[in-house]
Amino acid sequence: MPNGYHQHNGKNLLQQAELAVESAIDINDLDQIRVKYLGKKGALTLELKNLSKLPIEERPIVGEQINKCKKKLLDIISSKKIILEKVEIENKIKGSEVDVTLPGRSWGLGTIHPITRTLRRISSIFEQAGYKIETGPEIETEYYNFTALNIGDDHPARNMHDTFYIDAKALLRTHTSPVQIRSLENHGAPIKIVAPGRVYRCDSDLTHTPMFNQIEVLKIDKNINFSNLKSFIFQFLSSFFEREVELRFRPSYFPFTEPSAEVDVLSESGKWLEILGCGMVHPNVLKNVNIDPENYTGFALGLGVERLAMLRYGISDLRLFFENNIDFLKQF
Ligand code: 2U9
Repeated sequence: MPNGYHQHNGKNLLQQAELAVESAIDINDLDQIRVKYLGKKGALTLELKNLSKLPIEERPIVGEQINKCKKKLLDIISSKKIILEKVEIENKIKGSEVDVTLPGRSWGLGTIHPITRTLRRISSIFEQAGYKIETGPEIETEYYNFTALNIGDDHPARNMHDTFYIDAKALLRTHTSPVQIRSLENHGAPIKIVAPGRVYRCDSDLTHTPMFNQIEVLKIDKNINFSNLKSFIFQFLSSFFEREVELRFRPSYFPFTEPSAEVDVLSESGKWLEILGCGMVHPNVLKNVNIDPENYTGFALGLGVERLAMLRYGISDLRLFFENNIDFLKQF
């Protein structure tokens, strides 16, 4: 006995316990080790109880040594506990179906359809020029779609081949012009309006779809003449194409305008592209809405939105607008 006292087993027990703590794999394991050495019937606890068997003068010294072992063991158990708790949380996160620490999955934002974009862009140019947007029904009567617009009963446009008839009285509008007729009936002259919307024609090939979007503009006031129309169109197209455009007005015919013209823009590659139709409102149309053509004159223009969208975005196939291919639409 090196110190002259009774040797106790505390140091051995501590070494054993340290090894056990070291290899504990979870909190449960660790707790069992604690009970084994430090519990009511634990090995180190028993050592303390056995003090009474020692000579009285040795008890405080051996007792102190065993208490030091107990304290040391408590320390290593509590630091191991911290480590194991951390591992346990990490395992829970790994094992659970939802890892709440991961960033959420993005749904991705939708984009505005190129036709809608073009429609809004054109409408906003006219709005900035003081024109009010007007809309109306897509199902119309022959009167609003044709008769009021100076399209006679025998006009070829009324033919079943061009117009979708719903029944003897109702049809799908073939242009947005009925919107302007209704506005004139409600508000009279002077008027400055834009009518954007879907129109329908029984026509389907590479460059025509049975439904397409139109924008029509109407201005009626005193002393409106063809020069006003020309400068208005020049300003609109220069704004749309973001350059000073070169234009060509070709004489044309529409029942609702006289004179009428089609307007071409010189493209940057030197080609003349047909962009829109226009003219001075026909006196018969003004009379149909009780406006005196001697007192008021006006201009009107109409354009196809799909056609302008194709030019603006360099799209050569009209069908791309209607297929809803996500890869195509995501580009806008
Ligand atoms: C009223 C009076 C006159 C509307 C007009 C055009 C010329 C025109 C076409 C362009 C391409 C139709 O989409 S398209 O196929 N439209 O050329 N539209 S003047 O004139 C009106 C409208 C309403 C009361």
